[in-house]
Amino acid sequence: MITLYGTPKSRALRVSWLLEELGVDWQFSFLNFAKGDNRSDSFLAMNPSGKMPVITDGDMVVTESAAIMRYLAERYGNGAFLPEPGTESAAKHHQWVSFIITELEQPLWSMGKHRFALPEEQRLAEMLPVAKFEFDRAAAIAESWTPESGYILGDKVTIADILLAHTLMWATVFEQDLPPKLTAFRDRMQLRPALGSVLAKTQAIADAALAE
Ligand SMILES: N[C@@H](CCC(=O)N[C@@H](CS)C(=O)NCC(=O)O)C(=O)O
Repeated sequence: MITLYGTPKSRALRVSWLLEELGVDWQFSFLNFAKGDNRSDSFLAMNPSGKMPVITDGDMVVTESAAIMRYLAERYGNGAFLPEPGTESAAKHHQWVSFIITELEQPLWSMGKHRFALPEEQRLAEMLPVAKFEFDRAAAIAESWTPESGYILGDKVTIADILLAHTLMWATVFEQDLPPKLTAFRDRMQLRPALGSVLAKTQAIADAALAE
């Protein structure tokens, strides 16, 4: 059985969304950060940074959202969600994944860190316009690569699509303007039934834990 540790709307959502798309058997272990669940000895033994998402699959522990997604697609996708290795499509796919993680997501994370995640004395208000400048620049590049319809690689949805859609949803929560093709892509991806069902499932588990 696969266990995903995280909170419903964090980077764990990329992973839970994929798990739901894959239709595998999995369970959600909600981390209550306010209670220090991510600093417990057992959680730190899985991920010394105390960060989510983390999955366990049997005895195996995997951290880092993009690596987890790739593992799950390789192990349980039966050929779906990833292009054939060694092809031009695979190169393009991996280019997207790297770009999303290192260029598009990082300015959003800078905003998060300097708004609320870092200890107050480490936050710099001056970082916010810099992060916005960097996000807009990365979003313009992503816009130039994004198709008018369908998915990144054509008609086959991949983990890069889920990663991109999740990152764009995050940008929207942070009130960042998106160019038109990225907006339409985000909206198309948000119609996928797996997203609605996984959000309902994980939020119900989180709500029950918080009500205890
Ligand atoms: N590169 C990691 C980043 C993980 C990460 O920063 N997760 C955030 C939540 S979205 C977290 O756990 N933050 C808690 C902390 O920084 O202590 C990944 O993609 O999994």
